Amino acid sequence: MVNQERVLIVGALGQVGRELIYQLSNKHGVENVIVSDLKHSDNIDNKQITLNVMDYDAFKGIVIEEKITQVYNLAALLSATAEKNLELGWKLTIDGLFNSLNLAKEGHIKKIFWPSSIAVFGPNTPKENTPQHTIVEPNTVYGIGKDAGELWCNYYHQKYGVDVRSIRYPGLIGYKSLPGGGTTDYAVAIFHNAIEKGTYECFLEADTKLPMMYMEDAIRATLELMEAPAENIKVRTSYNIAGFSFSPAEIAASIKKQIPNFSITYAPDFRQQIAKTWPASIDDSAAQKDWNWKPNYTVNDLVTIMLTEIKKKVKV
Ligand code: AKB
Repeated sequence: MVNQERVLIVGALGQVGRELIYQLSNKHGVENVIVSDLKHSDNIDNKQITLNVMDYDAFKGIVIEEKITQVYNLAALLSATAEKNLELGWKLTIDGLFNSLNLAKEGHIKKIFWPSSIAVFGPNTPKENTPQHTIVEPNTVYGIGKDAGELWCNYYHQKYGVDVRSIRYPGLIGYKSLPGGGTTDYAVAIFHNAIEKGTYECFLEADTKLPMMYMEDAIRATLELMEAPAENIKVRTSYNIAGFSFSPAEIAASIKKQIPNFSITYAPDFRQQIAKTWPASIDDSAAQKDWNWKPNYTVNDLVTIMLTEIKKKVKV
């Protein structure tokens, strides 16, 4: 009999989780993908369980009861929110990760996915084509947590053979779900505002270029990394992956080509201070070499898809 994977997605009702529920259910069957979060969603067919990832006993209970083999631990406060709630931002990232790692160390689960972020980089990191191995020194709560978490992933892999895999997500842009509390959130909001209001006030400066990716590529990267043979995974901190990069002014100009009356204004806030410490573009050659990573979508594809799909939703 083929070994049936049983997947638990923790923090499943966020921007990435909602897309993963769908893709992982297609792959393993709805009955083998358990959704956990602090909230509940009415439009999901999977079994849902309320879980605070920081509660080890509850987490372990679910893993054993549901015979879980893989955990996707997505629970986190994103960069902007974590700046306003330092302690929770840190605890959620680190306690949640430790609980996942310890469940694997004790032999309860076989594999973990834990997302990192371009937020691990900081003001001293080379900005263009940021290498896989470089100066990190993040200066945000979120970035410090992700940096420390990456090192713990590597430690548990080296010392205890834990199969934990990770990607440094850039800003993720999709039309199916909204991000919540990140610095790159503007790149989703701009499309909704362009269609619904014809105008957008951006909280970053016009020329702040950041690495971004269409959601489908990010989800495919996640699944491909998780499926790659363990011996191919040479980076056990977290992999750089790249899609494309743009600034608010550049993406606004692309939107304007399809919505000529669209206008953008700028009112930078504290998120600008975060964004300016992050890379402008990413070198993902390690991911390309180790597990054949390659993005499918260009920025032009992104603009067309986002405008088409959001228009269908709001029926303008
Ligand atoms: C954020 O902006 O906080 C996230 C991220 C880049 O990890 N989207």
